[in-house]
Amino acid sequence: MPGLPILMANDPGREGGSGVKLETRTRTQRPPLYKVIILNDDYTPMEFVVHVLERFFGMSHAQAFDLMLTVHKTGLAVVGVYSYEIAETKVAQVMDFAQRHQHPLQCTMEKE
Ligand code: TYC
Repeated sequence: MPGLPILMANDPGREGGSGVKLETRTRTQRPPLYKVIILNDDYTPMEFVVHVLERFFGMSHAQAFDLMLTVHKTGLAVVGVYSYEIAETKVAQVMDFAQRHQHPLQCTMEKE
């Protein structure tokens, strides 16, 4: 037994149907992420950097010590990846804390 004709709302063969796609696809945009980077220098004490990593980045002493050594040996390291506002806050906290202790430690952020 033949089935009923299938008529779609936007079928060009149907009266009123233009054949032009009417639906638009909604793409959910992921917010951009930012790497927080800590830089080596010749003057900031190693223990101070370890303390900064524990205090502002929630690292254990062992994690903080390892990352500090990586920065010391290679020049820089990514400490974490965050939304713009969180990264900005971390950078400001580190820079302010270093300045208050008169250490030249530098911290910056970069879009991932
Ligand atoms: N290079 C420093 C020193 O020898 C230690 C240091 C490590 C400084 C990491 C900054 O981000 C840094 N005292």
